Amino acid sequence: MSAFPQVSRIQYEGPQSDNPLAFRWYNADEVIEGKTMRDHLRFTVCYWHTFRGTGSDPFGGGTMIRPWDDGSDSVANAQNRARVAFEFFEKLGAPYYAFHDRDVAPEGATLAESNANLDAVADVLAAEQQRTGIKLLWGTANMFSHPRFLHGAATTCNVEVYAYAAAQVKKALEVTHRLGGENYVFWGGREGYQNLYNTDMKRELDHLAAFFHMAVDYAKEIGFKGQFLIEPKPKEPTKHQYDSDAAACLNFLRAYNLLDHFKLNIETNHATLAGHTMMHELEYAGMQGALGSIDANTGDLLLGWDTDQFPTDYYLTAQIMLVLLKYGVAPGGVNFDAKVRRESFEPIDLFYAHIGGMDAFARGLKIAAAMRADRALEKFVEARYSSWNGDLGQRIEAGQMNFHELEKFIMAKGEAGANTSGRQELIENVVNRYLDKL
Ligand code: XLS
Ligand code: NI
Ligand code: NI
Repeated sequence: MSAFPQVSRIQYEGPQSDNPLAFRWYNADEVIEGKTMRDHLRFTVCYWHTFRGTGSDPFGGGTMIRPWDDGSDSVANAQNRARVAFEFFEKLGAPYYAFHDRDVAPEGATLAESNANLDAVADVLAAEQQRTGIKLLWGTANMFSHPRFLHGAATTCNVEVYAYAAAQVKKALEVTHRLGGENYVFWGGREGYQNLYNTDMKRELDHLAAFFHMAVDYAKEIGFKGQFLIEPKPKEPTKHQYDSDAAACLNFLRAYNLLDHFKLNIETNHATLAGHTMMHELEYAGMQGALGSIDANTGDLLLGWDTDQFPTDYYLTAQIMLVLLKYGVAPGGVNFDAKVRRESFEPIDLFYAHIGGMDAFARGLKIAAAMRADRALEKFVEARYSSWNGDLGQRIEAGQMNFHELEKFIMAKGEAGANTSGRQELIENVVNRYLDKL
């Protein structure tokens, strides 16, 4: 029985279409810079918001109407939900999905029971992947919802909770591996602190690093070749998350000798909570070879928390795609870690939300590719740094200069050469021109 009988496979109809159940920009087979849109974007539906989101908030309970879900914690309900999820992925034309262990299968009374539940649902996921060709972008373990993790998981003060977390990740890695997951994500759910008075930060970070090393070792042991990813976020649920932004993550990875094994999964709303633009976080990770994947969503200018809205802003998606085209994103992808609003409680809203997000990214891709074809930004950047191309700049960049020689150089001249304009306003107008063009 179909869960979405009123929806057939979403088709590309082009920018003139006013069919709300069609793509206007996402044309999966269209080739851009030598690759199809499908392969550039690697769209991923997240299981947690889309199939487990209830619409509850701190002020009220769930609002979502999900006729296929009997509301129970049974394995049969979870298996049925998994089949519905694949009907959704298929009709949308999303090539990937992503999950937490506890989104797809219910937690049992013991870890052994939880593991058995997960295996039973993984059987259905494996069969549905086989049937549809839809793949797993990444798996992860939910180590933040259950009360046992109230002090954190890999940074908890309770050593037995740490052991529990290790066993849970071990299992999540096995299941991700079994399902051919291309990545494995660590988002530091409650890995942070509420108060420094009761926190031994050094000890917690040492424990976190040891945990990651054990994960790397276990992946090797079972032959899991997927990319490990850390997902930065500055706060929420804790007041300070250790993985607070790309720079903090990379410093941690470098300090603990983990840089070879991890890249970053950058999320728009987390970037903005950290006081950065998404483009900044992507560029910072990308320039260090650590851009792994993205969680595509957006926050709200007027709300200071992780609202996880669907991205619809072409400026945002064009900026993101400029960086993704520069560094590449595979084996990562564009994962819609986004939820429909509490007021958008009907199943059809899930389609509208994803279609809008996919179209916004497809258009962002086209805008970014057009700018790259003309080297629209590169020309300005090159001109701006051209003073470095002379003998002086080349010798500094080659590490052949010291303070004595630089002092001698500038003393002889008396004053530095004239500056040139940064042309910010002109460049912003140029960017607008590319948004107009398409
Ligand atoms: C929460 C995170 C979470 C991760 C996966 O803010 O975005 O959803 O993506 O654990
Ligand atoms: Ni996320
Ligand atoms: Ni988030």
